[in-house]
Amino acid sequence: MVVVLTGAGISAESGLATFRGPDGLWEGHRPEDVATPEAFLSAPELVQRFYDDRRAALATVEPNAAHRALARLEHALGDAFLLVTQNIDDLHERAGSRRVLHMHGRLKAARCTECGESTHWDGTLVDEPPCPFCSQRALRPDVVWFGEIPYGLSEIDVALRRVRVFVSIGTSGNVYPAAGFASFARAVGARTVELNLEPSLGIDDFVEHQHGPATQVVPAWVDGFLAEREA
Ligand code: BV8
Repeated sequence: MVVVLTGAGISAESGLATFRGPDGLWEGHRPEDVATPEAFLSAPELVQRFYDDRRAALATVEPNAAHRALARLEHALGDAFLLVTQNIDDLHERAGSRRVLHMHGRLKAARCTECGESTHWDGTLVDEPPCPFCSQRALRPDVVWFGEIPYGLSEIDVALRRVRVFVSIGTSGNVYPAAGFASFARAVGARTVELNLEPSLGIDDFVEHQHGPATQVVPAWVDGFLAEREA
């Protein structure tokens, strides 16, 4: 089983901002001011606009060579491969990845806080459109905020118990539980690889690393791994 975890860094060269830019802000905001249930309760319009803007920006960006390399890897490995992403963008899918586990949710989905149903959404939410299921004007971005439980944890746990190769791409290792996956993989004897612009906080969990831009290090690593398998 090969498990790949991606973070904001894999989408950086496509033009999407990473979680903590050089100014430590995220699109001009502090994460706790826009990515928590408390923020949504106290400033719903600010939070809805933050996500509406990021959802609209998706139409202006394209997947990059790193996203496409992971789609090739999935095509070669089939169900011996799982892609877990912390990202809420749709670039993995648009690059051809099929089995993508968005553990922090998706920008192009809305969840109704009344009936709980989730639906594909690529418009705005700040204007309080009615839920397609219950008609209540109670839709929120279907993303996982700080303090909320990530999606797919049991599927991730099953995969991590069988993992032989764990690859972490474009993540700083700031956010849990994702940041703990590498040490779990190492504990079960997997080969752990970090492909990132610079060493992440979890660098000690990785036996291998290639530091550089994802569009260079990811295709190179995937090609090498697939060549190794053919040999
Ligand atoms: C949970 C969705 C309980 C929304 C996100 C104290 C108080 C409260 C909570 C906590 C606490 N301490 C710890 C916690 C837990 C908390 C947490 O980890 N906080 C951190 C900040 C300390 N976690 C949670 O609350 C999680 N839930 O714990 O629930 C639980 C858990 C399990 C079981 C039961 C109960 C929920 C966290 C989810 C938050 N939502 N996103 C949205 O996106 O708007 S997190 C957000 O940060 C994004 O998902 C982002 O992906 C993620 C992590 O950031 P990264 O992806 O790593 O991005 P970052 O910018 O940090 O790094 C980019 C990296 O790329 C850098 O290393 C850079 O060098 C590299 N890079 C840049 N350019 C390139 C590149 N690499 C290659 N090429 C390039 N060109």
